[in-house]
Formats: sequence, C-alpha cells, structure tokens
Amino acid sequence: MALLVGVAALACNSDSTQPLGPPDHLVKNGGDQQRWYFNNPLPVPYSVRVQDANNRPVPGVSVEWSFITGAGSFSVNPSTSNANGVATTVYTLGSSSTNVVNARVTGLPTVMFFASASAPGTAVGVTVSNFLFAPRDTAVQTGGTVTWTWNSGTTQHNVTYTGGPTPLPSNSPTQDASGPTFSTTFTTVGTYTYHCNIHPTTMSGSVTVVH
Ligand SMILES: [Cu+2]
Repeated sequence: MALLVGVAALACNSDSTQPLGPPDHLVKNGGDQQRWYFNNPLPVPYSVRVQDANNRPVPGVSVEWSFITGAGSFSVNPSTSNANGVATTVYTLGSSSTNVVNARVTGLPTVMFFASASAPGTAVGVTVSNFLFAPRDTAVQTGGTVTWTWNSGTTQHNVTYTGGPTPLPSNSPTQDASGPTFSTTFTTVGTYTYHCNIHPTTMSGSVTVVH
C-alpha cells in the first residue's frame, strides 16, 4: 500500500515537470446559455480553456469561432489562448432568436455555446411594494420607458438613481398608497442602478438599457 502511494506521488511529480504537451482538448470556461436581446453583445464573453493531455493550460493557441445558427459577430476571431490557456471573444447577437456558436482548434473536438435572443420591451413596468421592487432587475430598449407603480399602503418609498451613464435621470418623489406612478424614458445604453433611499438595504434594483 505504501509503495502504491509512493508511485502515485511520483507520477504526479513527474507530470508537473514534463514539458507541456500539444493542445489536446477544449474546456468550456464561461458564457454559455445566456438570454439577451437582438443585436446586442452578450453580457458575459464566450471563453474556452485549451489544455494538454494532462489538463495543463496551453497558451498561444488560436481558437476559431463560428456560428452554426444565428448570424452574429465576434469581437475577436480567431482569439489566442493566454497564459492561463484561456481564449475569449464577445458574441454580439444578430436577429436570430436561436444562436449556436462553435469554438474550434484544428484537430480537436469543438465546444458549443447556446444563446437565445428576443426583442427588449419598450414599455416596462415595475411594482414598488413593501419592501422590494418587482422585478428587481429589468431591461428596456433605448427610447423605451420604465414605469414604477406604487402598491405600498401608508409606507413611503422612492426611486433614487445610484449609478449608470451620467447624467443620471431625475429621481421620483417620495410617495405612498396604491396607484401613484413614476416613469423614466431611457435614451442611453448602459445599466442604471437605483434604490429607495429610505430602505436602501432591502429595496434596490436595476434597469439595463439595450439597443
Ligand atoms: Cu422604501
């Protein structure tokens, strides 16, 4: 038994001092299965790691990206694996709802990425209740409007912007009851964050504005 353990440890040691082998396989590293909007870049880049037969990262390898379904575009193509063996590209969706992309290194099995796309809303509603915004995170098309509707009894809340492309939109008045509304029309692409400044730890949200 002791001998077996010794042999295993030795094998492990010799592995780490062996010269790096040629690219053997690709491992999916990030960006798969996103849902986003037509003609917008996916929020998370597509990323694969190139490894040798002993699962060590191989730098300097060219990874080619191609779409099988859905004609989008890539920020870089091909991309080259970095010191950690990782190659990335940002995929911008086209007008197809289904998107399948292959990452490929010559001679190795391909790795597939899936994304689905839809049209962003132009008139989006959020409920202001005790003590949350629902939905918390929402998206709207450029030029579209988000309308918050209060449903809060006698407790007062507001929509106060905390971040995003400047200048930030105007904040809502502080109000209560059921029925009052507040709207913002968004003209600049980006992610806006907001909270109720009376209940900032529980009541926060975001609006992502897309093309
Ligand atoms: Cu509040």
